[in-house]
Amino acid sequence: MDKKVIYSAVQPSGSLTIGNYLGAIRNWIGMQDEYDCFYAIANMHAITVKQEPSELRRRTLELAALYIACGLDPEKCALYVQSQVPQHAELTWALNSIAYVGELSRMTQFKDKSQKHAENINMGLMDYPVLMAADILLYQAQYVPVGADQKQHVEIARDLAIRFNNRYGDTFTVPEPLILKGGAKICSLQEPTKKMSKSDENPNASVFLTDDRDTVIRKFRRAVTDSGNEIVASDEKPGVTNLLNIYCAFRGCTVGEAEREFAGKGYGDLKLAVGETVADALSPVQEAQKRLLSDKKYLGEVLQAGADRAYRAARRTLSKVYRKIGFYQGE
Ligand code: ATP
Ligand code: LTN
Repeated sequence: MDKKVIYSAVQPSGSLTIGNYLGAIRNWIGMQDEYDCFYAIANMHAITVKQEPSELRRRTLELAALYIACGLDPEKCALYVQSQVPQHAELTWALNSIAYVGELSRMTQFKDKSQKHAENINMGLMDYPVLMAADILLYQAQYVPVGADQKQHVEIARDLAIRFNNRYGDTFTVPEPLILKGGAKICSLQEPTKKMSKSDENPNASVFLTDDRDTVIRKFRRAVTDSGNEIVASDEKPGVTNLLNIYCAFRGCTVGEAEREFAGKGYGDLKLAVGETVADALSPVQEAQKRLLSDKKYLGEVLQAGADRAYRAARRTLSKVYRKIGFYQGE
């Protein structure tokens, strides 16, 4: 029997944070053997907010190197750049005609980003979830491993799949979000009730995968904590809870175990331990990424092979979609 399909992507819109790593990429690694995996670099999503072209190009390659450095194996999964597979744009157009303006304008991310980029509320920003649905549905993906903030978008993809199937007959697999506990919502070190984001203006709010050891330790030392001095996870202590979550996600322990480890210790001890744990975990990834970036030819080959594989799968679905819609495809 064919393996089930996994699809996910990250935008090359900035340096990746430990939130992107724990909420998304890290969870992709364990799925490579059991599933047919497609992992994209979502550069078409990235341009919905302003990007400097030369930086976008550079970050695209950096992200490809990072995928491999984190443990994704290009022999096992298709690693590719979204804009190199034209069917993403084509399916988006077809899905646009069954997507309602009302449902898209209610998306949390659209509202947040419209507020943040009030001078640039473009159609792409609103259409973002339809492009994301096209990504997922093109490959007939069953599961979509993402952080908690993307759940709403995967739900739109489900709704569009069901709507299309009802209108035109069975065409798409209806996907499900896969949100693993632990790293699903890593919060800002400066405002621990907000999610850590790669585009936060405050550089101390996010820990980037490219931060060196001293920077990582310094950012955790400056992390906002809560009143009191007990190290326990609770709603009243979002700062401490976030630090414990990060510690556990990297250590592979439970929050209870970490609370016992830090019983009787102070916030300073916790911050130093988290900082050292994260720095230790990042250093081999950084070295591997640097090595990969020094061989652009290899990266280019990996991305071309990934795009070829994605293209073949995407073409199959798109041709079926065009047939169902009634688009002329020649005699
Ligand atoms: P931006 O700030 O540019 O909108 P982002 O940091 O939210 O970007 P994305 O490219 O939108 O990053 O997300 C990539 C993946 O990382 C998604 O699966 C998303 O759910 C996950 N992710 C992003 N931020 C976090 C976080 N703080 N905690 C856990 N997962 C996260
Ligand atoms: N919008 C996603 C990135 C993304 C994605 C996808 C995730 C683009 N296409 C398809 C899962 C499936 C984000 O994380 N911001």
